[in-house]
Amino acid sequence: MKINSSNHFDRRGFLKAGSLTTLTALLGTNIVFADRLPKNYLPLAFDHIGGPPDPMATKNKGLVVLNDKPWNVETPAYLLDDAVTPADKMFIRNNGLIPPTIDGANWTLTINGESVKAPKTYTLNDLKTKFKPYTYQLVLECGGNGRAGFFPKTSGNQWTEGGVSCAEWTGIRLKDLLADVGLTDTAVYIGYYGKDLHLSQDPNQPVISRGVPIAKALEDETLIAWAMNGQDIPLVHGYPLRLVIGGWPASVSGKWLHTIAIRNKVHDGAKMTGKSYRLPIHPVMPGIDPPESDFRIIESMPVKSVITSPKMGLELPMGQTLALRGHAWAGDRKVNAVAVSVDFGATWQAADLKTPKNRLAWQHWTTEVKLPIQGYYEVWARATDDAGVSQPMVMPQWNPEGYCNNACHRIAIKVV
Ligand SMILES: Nc1nc2c(c(=O)[nH]1)N[C@H]1C(S)=C(S)[C@@H](COP(=O)(O)O)O[C@H]1N2
Ligand SMILES: [Mo]
Repeated sequence: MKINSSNHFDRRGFLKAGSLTTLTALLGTNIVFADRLPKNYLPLAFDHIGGPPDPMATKNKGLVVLNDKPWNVETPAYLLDDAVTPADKMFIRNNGLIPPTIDGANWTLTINGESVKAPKTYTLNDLKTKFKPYTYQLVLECGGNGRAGFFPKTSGNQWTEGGVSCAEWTGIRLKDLLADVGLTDTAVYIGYYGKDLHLSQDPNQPVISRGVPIAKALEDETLIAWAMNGQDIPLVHGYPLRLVIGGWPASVSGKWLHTIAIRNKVHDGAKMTGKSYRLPIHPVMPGIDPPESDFRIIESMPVKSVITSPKMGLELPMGQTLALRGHAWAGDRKVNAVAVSVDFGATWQAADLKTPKNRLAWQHWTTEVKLPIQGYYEVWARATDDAGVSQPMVMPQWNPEGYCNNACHRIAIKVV
């Protein structure tokens, strides 16, 4: 039985209206002994409507819940140590509720909008069998990652360093799919639509519907993905189908994807307008919030790095060499260098930096440092991209929504 009736139930699955008529209509038959149903008892047939399973049940216990309605969960830097982020250590950023019911077997993707020759709908099986699959490691970083580092404080989830992942995504190139659909020459932007539910549970209220300019959409690495790290995408990360676009704010990587519109103008879906995922065009004084017309949409994310080992707070025995490692990424660009400092940025030492597995994947770096005497130290890491742009040491340009904080990651170490 397949029921899509979230509007009849609250988050824990209790009937909202409590009406027998509703139950009977949803079941498609009458309930014998309905007059003996205990008050508020929900027949088993509706069990799965109680909502999706707790996404934290399968997550590493070290992840930090910033909010559970909607789920916003971050990964402490030391848990980002894997070369490829495993599912249990992947941050969660939901703007609404995980879709209450998902029918993975009958899932479809529709391509429509002003700039398609004709709308077309594909089954998941069409996508898997009619097009060539590709696998890429792609960095997904929330536009608000690092927000906690801004002063004055800006509103929103207070991400520290952990709103970032680099998993291996498998699917087809959006450009191959769009070639099959056929676009007109008016295409400017794409916009995705997902099946998640607004916090109000009003099915007509969109949660988030963002997109990218057509040129970014047509890059080789822009995927319509059904697998993450070689398995079905976990429910909380977009099962069964997701748009995955590396290097830009991860908000453009639409989860639970069912439709992509090819627009003849900048997409105007939920969280594309106003000040969402936008930065002031000109530098602003901290605390000053300019008018909407002075903002631009965030595109490529800025250069950044993270120290994944050791863990913040390490006590290192005197005389030991300290091995350091982490990752670095730079939106659409490549990282050219990573350097570390143990003297608050006065002097820097170059780290050994690997090339990325593919474009838009993060790059691994390692180095070793000597710490001369006992006491408190900080290790700072700083990446520089292939245009020569480096991370700011402490705080980048303040902005009212608290986006794109790419300040150097710093960890404290004690030599004992
Ligand atoms: N349908 C849908 N897609 C979405 C979101 C969402 O709330 N709904 N959140 C976006 C944002 S803001 C981010 S940062 C990433 C988070 O991806 P993750 O939870 O898989 O790590 O998903 C993006 N895609
Ligand atoms: Mo995000």
